Amino acid sequence: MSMNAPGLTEDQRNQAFSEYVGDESKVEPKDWMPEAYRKSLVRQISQHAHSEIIGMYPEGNWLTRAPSLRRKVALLAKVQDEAGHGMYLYSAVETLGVSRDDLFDDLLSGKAKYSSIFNYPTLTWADIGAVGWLVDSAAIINQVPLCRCSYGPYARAMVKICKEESFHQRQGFEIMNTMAKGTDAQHRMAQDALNRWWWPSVMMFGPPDNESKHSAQSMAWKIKRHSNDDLRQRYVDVMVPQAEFMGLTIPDPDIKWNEERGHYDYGDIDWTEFKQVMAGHGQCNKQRIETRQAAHENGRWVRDAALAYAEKKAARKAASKVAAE
Ligand code: FAQ
Repeated sequence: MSMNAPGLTEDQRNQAFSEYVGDESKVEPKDWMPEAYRKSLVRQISQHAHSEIIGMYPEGNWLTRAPSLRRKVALLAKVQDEAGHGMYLYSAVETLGVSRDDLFDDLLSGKAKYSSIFNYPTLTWADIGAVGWLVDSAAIINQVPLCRCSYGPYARAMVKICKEESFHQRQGFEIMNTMAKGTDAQHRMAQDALNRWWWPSVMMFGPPDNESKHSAQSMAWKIKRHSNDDLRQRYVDVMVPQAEFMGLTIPDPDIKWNEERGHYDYGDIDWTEFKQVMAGHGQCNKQRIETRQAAHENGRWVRDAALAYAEKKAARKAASKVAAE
């Protein structure tokens, strides 16, 4: 029984939908879907899109101050990629019947959420290494499973995004590794950046499982594949040996390999800080939104010019069609 078949009751459609996603089939924009499924996708994908857009600012801060042409070129490419990710993701949300203008309004008014991590400042060049290494690694671990999301347009966007995130992670790792193995001063900068970015990166995976209000339903619908804590543990397990390889110390005295669990144990997370940042009281929340608002305003003439050109072109085409008839 297909959820799209005519004449079904709401319960039958819901049942058919659960079986359909249970079979690993992809839901496409024109398929019937529960309203709560559509809303949850709009919520998650739009927050993800906003994160990619706001995520350009911490790194954009260092574009004019990159220490070499090679570093500048790589960083420019990375920041540009993030803009592209935002665009693919806004397109994916549009397939769920929400307009891009409405999404922009929500971001610009401060109503929409975006990832907590981008409300921290990038104080030194080593922070660019830390963002690429720590934040993109977290993004990859969180997002590779999203390539198997039950909603087709999101899953397909994630395939391309994850490929690009892998390049981002490598450029971050390379900066960190170079600095960690450089002069004493460079090593200290790398360690200081790790000290400041570690805990916010661990928090990126979201609240602990017992406080995650969406996880259970999202996993049942195969939007999410793993819980927040499972992904966080995977992250710690991957990152600790990389830090050791670079000769850096994770700023958590409780990090210890647990033979029985086959995982690293780690210390308590300061969830008060996470809640504060989510509530808009992080170090850069205000600055990020104001920068976005200014960018939107400064780009108004470009949007107006593009629209005027498109309208003129359409009018010319219509006129020549009439003339030909
Ligand atoms: N920050 O019930 P859950 C990147 C919210 S992109 C802010 O556990 P869920 C690329 C959550 O939305 C990084 N808010 O929610 C890049 C919900 O609020 P709501 C973004 C957070 O959806 C790299 C509430 O808390 N990645 O890094 C955060 O099941 C470098 C309850 O939470 C994605 O968006 C947070 N960290 O799980 C760019 C990936 N965590 O909606 C530039 C896709 C939770 O009820 C440079 N998203 N919240 O008002 C996901 O995987 C999920 O949505 C989670 C949250 C895991 C983020």
